[in-house]
This record gives sequence, C-alpha cells and structure tokens, in this order.
Amino acid sequence: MIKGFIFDLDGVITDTAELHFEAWKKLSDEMGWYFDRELNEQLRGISRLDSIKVIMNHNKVSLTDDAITELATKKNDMYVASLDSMTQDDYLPGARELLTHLRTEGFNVALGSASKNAIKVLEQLNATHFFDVIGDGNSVTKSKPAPDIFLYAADKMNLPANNCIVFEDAEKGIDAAKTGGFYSVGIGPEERVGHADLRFNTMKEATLFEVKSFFKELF
Ligand code: B16
Ligand code: MG
Repeated sequence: MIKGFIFDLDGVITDTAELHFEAWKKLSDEMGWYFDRELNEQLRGISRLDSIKVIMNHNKVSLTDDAITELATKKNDMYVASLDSMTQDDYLPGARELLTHLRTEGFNVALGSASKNAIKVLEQLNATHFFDVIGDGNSVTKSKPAPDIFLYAADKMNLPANNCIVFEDAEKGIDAAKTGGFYSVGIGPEERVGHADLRFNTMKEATLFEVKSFFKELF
C-alpha cells in the first residue's frame, strides 16, 4: 500500500535549473571554460561537486581538490544570492496543488533532494510545512543514482520503500528510486524519465487522481 510520497526539489517542486545555469555560466566565463545549456542539462539532479567535475572534464581541465572545492563554493555563493529573488509564486504549476491534496488526504510527505540549499529554497517558497521529513544534500554522502537519499527519507517516515512513490525529474533520480525499490513517477520527456513506472510531461498533469488511477491496486 502507498502511504508516503517523496519529492525531488529542483525540477519537481520548483525550477532552479535556470539559477544554477546562470551561476555555473558566470564561474565558467571567469575561468575561460566552455559552458552551455546542453552541458547544464547533464547537471540535472547531480551534486555540486559532481557538477563541477562534469564541466571540468568537458573542458579537459584538472585541478587540486582544494581548488575544486573553492570554485564550487564560489558558484554556490552566486547561486544562493540569486535564491533571494525566489517567492511563493515560483512553484512549478501543479506542485503546490498536489502537495496540498496529499496533506488533506493524510499521506506522509518527504523531500529527497541532492541540494544542500533545499531548506533555503523551501523557505523562499513557503513550502516547509508540506513536509514531514526533509532529506537533502546534507543528509547522506552518496548522491543519486545511489538510492541513499530516498532510503533516508523513507526510513525517517518509518515506511518501507515499497510503500512510497518517488517524484523525480532526473534520469539518475529515477535510477536511484528504482535501485531503492520505490515506485516512481518521472516528470519530463520520455528520453529522460521514460524508465519511471509512470511519467508526466509536467507537474500540472501529475494530479493525485491520475496517480491513484495508475497505481490503483496500491491505494
Ligand atoms: P546544491 P534536486 C539538485 O537538486 C539539482 O538538480 C542539481 O542541478 C544540483 O547540482 C544539486 O541539486 C546540488 O545543489 O549546489 O544547491 O547543493 O533536483 O536533487 O532537488
Ligand atoms: Mg531534480
């Protein structure tokens, strides 16, 4: 039976990809590195340090661990400053409605995000009250595609993985949900999240009615 829902943050509740893009672009321009939207797409759902390594590999650059950490921190400072402009109007369409509905129906709800800035983003959106459990980039060490963040969230809700549905927009996020034994809902195109149990193009179509209709024997 489904008793809990675990939500990824960026790309499911809100779209911070553009703000991440701008910050990585500024850093890359300063460093003389190539960075474009296609490369930014590869950073979807992966950790900050994994992200800078993808950019460096693309540019055939190698640096010491200390230098990498320093540059990742610089990007993060720019990204965090840009979050100040985020407001309650910045939910992805349909996300707030689904969270509200799940609360009304008494489901357990957790966050399972790779971001170390998840709490700040939730505060900007005024979304903290929707979540019983917050799993973020500070909760576990192994990031997606490892299932650790979702297992952490399920454990804190006192639920086994097969009692939970994970909502994810990243290919590696769906991989993580499947490896952990969770049911999964992918948000985005077939080529990215087509391996999820159920897929919607956007959160707007992802209503509780649709989800229950698909997983009907589990409700
Ligand atoms: P931070 P999610 C992920 O969030 C983003 O999709 C990814 O682009 C970012 O690199 C990662 O968080 C880490 O974010 O630098 O804020 O710790 O999709 O897992 O909610
Ligand atoms: Mg995401």
